[in-house]
Amino acid sequence: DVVSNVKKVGLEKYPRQGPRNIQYGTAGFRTRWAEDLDYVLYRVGLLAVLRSKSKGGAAIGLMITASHNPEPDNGVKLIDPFGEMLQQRWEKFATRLANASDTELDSALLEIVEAESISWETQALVCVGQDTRPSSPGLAQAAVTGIRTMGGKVNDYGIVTTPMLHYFVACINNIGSAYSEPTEDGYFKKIITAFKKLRGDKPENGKYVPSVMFDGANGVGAMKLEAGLLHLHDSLQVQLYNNGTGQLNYKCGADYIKVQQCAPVGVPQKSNARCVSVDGDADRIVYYYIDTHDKFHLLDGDRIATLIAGYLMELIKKSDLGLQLGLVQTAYANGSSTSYISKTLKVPVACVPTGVKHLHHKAMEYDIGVYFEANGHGTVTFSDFATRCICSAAEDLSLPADQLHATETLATLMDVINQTVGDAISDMLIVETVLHARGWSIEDWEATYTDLPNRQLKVVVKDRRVIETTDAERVCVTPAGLQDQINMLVKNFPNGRSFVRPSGTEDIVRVYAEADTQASADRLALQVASVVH
Ligand code: NG1
Ligand code: ZN
Repeated sequence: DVVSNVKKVGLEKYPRQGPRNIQYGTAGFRTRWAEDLDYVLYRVGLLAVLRSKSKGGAAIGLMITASHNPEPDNGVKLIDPFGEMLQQRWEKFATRLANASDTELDSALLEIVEAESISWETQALVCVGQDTRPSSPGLAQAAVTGIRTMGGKVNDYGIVTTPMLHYFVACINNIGSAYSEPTEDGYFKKIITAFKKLRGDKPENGKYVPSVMFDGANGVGAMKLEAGLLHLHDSLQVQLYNNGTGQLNYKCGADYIKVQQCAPVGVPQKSNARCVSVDGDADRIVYYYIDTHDKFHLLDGDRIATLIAGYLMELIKKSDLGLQLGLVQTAYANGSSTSYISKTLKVPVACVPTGVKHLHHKAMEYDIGVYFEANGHGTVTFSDFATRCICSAAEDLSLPADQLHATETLATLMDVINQTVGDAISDMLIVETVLHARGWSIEDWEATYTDLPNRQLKVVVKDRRVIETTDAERVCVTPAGLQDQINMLVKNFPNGRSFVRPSGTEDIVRVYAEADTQASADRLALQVASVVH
């Protein structure tokens, strides 16, 4: 039967390696040097089949990537039927299955089948995607073997961006906002047709210039965007750099720029030119420019969120549909962005723990939710209610012209957005749309508020799990006394704020600090790091 076959193939082809314990975390399973991941992928393939069966045969996604991490690393995560992250209860199953010994494999599977009352007869479909890492094809093979051994059907998409795979899964499952063909061409046609409609036949406007320089992190982003450019024509000129010839994420890409606060290598320096940088699997995006004095300026996820939220707020008011807008951030959001959102934009803002699933979940509580991590991962969600309101009002020709125009703009904007997850390509088109509508240069956008200088550090500790936090990770509860020490240090710095938390993706503790000057932020970060040891 299926279960003993699973065990036989597993033992022969993908035996469990070593005694290591691996954890399904915020980024799924992820390891340095893609070490011994084959058996994990085989088992994730098995689990994906069970997940699909438990959802009545709905398509499930399986994405092989280590995102912004170095090229030799790799990982995998599962995508649920609506195109969202795997449900939390199943993260535990994933961890249990990955760590079962070879002899326990069949009983671990049966435990899940029983716990979730899964029927074996249900068909299963798993959509597999991979990033551009050298280790990805072998890992995909292991996953596919797992899926097929369990009798599941495979849709192999080969190399895709992470958000494209999320979108395809939602398309196959007929989720409202994802209605095109579940193909790359379908995806580009949908978002770019809407983008061009918003722009009309006038790509220039005021100080807005329809041209960007694009740092692809030598990953999948630039490679895919190349196909998208065929649809963009003259509506937006995109010059591609770091498009795959160099090393993935090495001194380039959104994470490098955000953390190092400097420009990437491989992109020519052009004063005040609007530059975009995405990460290795193209689900994160940040903007930057270098001014005429060679100074680097970063416009991160907080900036993107405030830009989009400000514009949406205006459209919502003009459309007069009474929809409620909310913005979701994490503790890493710059303090200035938070005050700008609540005091100037007057948009309600919520703070949740790190990890897209938390942000996404919270955003869905609003009619329209904007969420972004400071590192550039985010999107906009529309509730079913908001979608219905907007779509029916957009066809109501009896509305006053202004109101109708705002409503139509909202409806078209929804088509540019990949609502399933943060998507660098879609996010870029949204930012470009807002800048175009406002007639803004990148400096105009930056002038909306001034970031507080900040610093992020990594601290290596024996066991990072001794640090436990509360209040959306802004306060440490253990080890006892640590929070008091942090409070004492913060008190000495004007506009000081600092917090520490164990990383969910690396074996380190992260320290964040902000203060009135860069020197103070750096000093505060170092002092807090020293009490974490
Ligand atoms: P960890 O390693 O838990 O801090 C990092 C990012 C998250 C998220 C995940 C998944 C920071 C500070 N943390 O998580 O925002 O993107 O990776 O990729 O940027
Ligand atoms: Zn990523």
